[in-house]
Amino acid sequence: MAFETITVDTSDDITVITLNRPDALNALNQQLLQELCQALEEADGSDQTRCIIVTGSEKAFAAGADITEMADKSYVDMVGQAYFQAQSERITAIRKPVIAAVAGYALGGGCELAMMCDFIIAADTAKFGQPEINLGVIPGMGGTQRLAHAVGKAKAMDMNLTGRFMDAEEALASGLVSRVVPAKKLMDEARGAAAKIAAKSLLASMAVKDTVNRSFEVSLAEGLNYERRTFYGLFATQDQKEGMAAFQEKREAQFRDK
Ligand code: CO8
Repeated sequence: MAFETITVDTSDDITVITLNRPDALNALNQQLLQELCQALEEADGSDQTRCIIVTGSEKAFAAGADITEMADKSYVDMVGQAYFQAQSERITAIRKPVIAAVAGYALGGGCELAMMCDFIIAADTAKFGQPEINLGVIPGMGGTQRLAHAVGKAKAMDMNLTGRFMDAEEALASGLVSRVVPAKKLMDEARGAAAKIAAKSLLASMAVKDTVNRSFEVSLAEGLNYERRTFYGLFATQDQKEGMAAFQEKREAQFRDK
């Protein structure tokens, strides 16, 4: 299917999905989220893709859910349509690593989408925020939950209650993003990180994603148990044999996802 609100480019083993509604600062409407889910699932199922990057434009990663689309909805509409629920679940069900490369505004649903990715690389122009309070609502896709996990209660409360934006430097210091780079270098940095990930065993990188995400869902004891069992399980793979043999033989490992 031809996409209208995103572009998708796969080269080497990296798929870059670019949000593309420039007139609305990439506001997330139903169509965009449907297309994004479809593109993510296609990349997840593709033999070629080993890492995915989600990005936006220089001005905006995404300025939030589409307010025009939402404004006239009723409670019954929202509940009845389970607004954005299915799409959020589809995005977080992606098994391959997903990097968010964020320049400009990542607000509301845009910030929440970035936080649904596995980690965020930010341009020095990035601005994160949960300004839903200014609209008389609260976040609905993780802005009170994932943000609190990422930056702690004080900053999550501050951002959600005041609606203020956090710049890239503060986002880095707060643990919301893993790296900040000059805006012109954003995609090089994201592709570099994706290439590093793509060179590993996909079985191991999917296991990392699964187990780190599990840490946000369960107690420490359960998480450690889950991690240990996943670790043991990787000893059933050829990639474990190859990785450890390569270390002993002082050569680069050639992983085959087996
Ligand atoms: N929705 C729809 N259109 C938008 C949005 C948006 N979120 N953001 C910007 N636009 C549009 C503007 O209306 C404008 O369109 P037009 O040119 O036709 O008037 C165009 O994009 C450019 O925007 P501005 O002229 O406002 O650009 P500025 O540079 O002056 O300002 C800002 C940029 C600060 C980003 C400003 O556009 C802004 O404040 N945007 C809204 C940010 C916001 O409130 N985001 C939160 C939205 S609510 C949300 O995300 C809830 C998610 C949870 C859903 C979960 C359901 C379960």
